[in-house]
Amino acid sequence: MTEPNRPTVCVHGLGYIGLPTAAILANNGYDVYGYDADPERRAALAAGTVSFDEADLERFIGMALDDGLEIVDSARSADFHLICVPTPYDRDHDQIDLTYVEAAGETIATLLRPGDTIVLESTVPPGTTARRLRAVLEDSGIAIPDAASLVYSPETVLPGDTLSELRENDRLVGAVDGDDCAPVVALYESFVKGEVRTTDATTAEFVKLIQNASRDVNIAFANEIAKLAHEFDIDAREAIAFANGHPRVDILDPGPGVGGHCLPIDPLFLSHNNNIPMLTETARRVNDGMPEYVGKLLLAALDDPQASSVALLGVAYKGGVADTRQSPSLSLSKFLQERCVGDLRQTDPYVDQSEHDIVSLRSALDGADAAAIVTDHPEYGALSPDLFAEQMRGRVIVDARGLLNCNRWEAAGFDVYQI
Ligand code: SAJ
Repeated sequence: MTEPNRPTVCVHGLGYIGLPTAAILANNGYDVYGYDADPERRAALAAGTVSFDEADLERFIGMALDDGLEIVDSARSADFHLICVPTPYDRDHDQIDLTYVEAAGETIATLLRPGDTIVLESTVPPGTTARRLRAVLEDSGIAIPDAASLVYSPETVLPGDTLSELRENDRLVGAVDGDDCAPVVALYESFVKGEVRTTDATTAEFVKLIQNASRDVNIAFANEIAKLAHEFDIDAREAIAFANGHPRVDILDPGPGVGGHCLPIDPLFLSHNNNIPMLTETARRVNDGMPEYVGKLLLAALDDPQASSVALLGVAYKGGVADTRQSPSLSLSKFLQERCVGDLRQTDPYVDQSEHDIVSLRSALDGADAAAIVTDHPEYGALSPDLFAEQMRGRVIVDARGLLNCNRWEAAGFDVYQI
């Protein structure tokens, strides 16, 4: 339901970022047209149903649908066009697929009125906004920046906490050709409590990538420490805690690898099409190798892997969420299947039971020879050895998240291997 004089926004792509952004804008004085290419998603959203799990999102969408958010069957003219479409990466061919961004640009070119603004939010290789998207618009006769403003602004939200991070985090707005991006700054300032800073579009694209690459590299260092500590037979996490007592050292947590839709992919956007030797590429290899490292630790602890039952605790890529995209747990499961582990069961209190053949914790442990904690779900920190001793046949525990008190579990008769 549009109201006269409220500025309008058309959001292209109603996924993990576009949908909450559309809802926040609708709740902050904008009339928002939400468009997604998937008709099923549009129908579900128009009925208030969200297909992914995100804190408080469904209730918030319901409020937005009552006040300013309209799910539309085709994109509409608006003062602002926000592009929040996927940019998939094909690992096998080292190709970044920008066709969704280009398609959105072509659609927007048919709708633009003088003075409208286009904001790209999707994660892209540096130069995409100023060169590729600009070319799409200019090929359609839209002169940038004279006829329309073109801006890049990355989201930095943590999946699972999207709504609060959209509001609380700082925001970077990058213009093309020194354009005045004041209207876009005002758009974000309508809901962002952090600082909204401005730069050029390519710097903004680069910043998004180096933020995620920085985290990936730092996690890889923690994983390398875990492997080294294992060689020296010392506790990696204790060593890291001592090291972090130094005022300028802040090492992250080792684990079974890095999942999600950002850290495993974004660093590759940096190294794409250049020959600079990249620390980030090494970090990717280290983190991608962790599920296999955990798998080998587990196999070495079993007398006869092919006759063994193994329970994997956690399928989500990180604790407290239902998201299984690029999850290290799925890679570990694939590795163990390839090694013909007799019977593999997966459990996860967050992930839908119909996905990935998930069973209850008790069923997963029933008669198992070994159990591996792969996801740092908060519930797993409170696990007690009693249930495991009661249900399991064997006594092997691999704790890839460092959640268990080893002394307690060893006292209960378990062999604990911790990362
Ligand atoms: N992980 C570790 N050790 C750690 C921290 C994380 O192994 O010390 C693992 C997690 O278990 C998970 C993976 O890394 O498998 C990634 O989790 P995460 O919480 O670090 O990040 P994401 O992918 O959920 O979200 C990241 C965030 N980026 C940064 O923190 C720099 C988020 O702010 C971004 O908005 C998001 O990527 C994105 O959309 O790009």
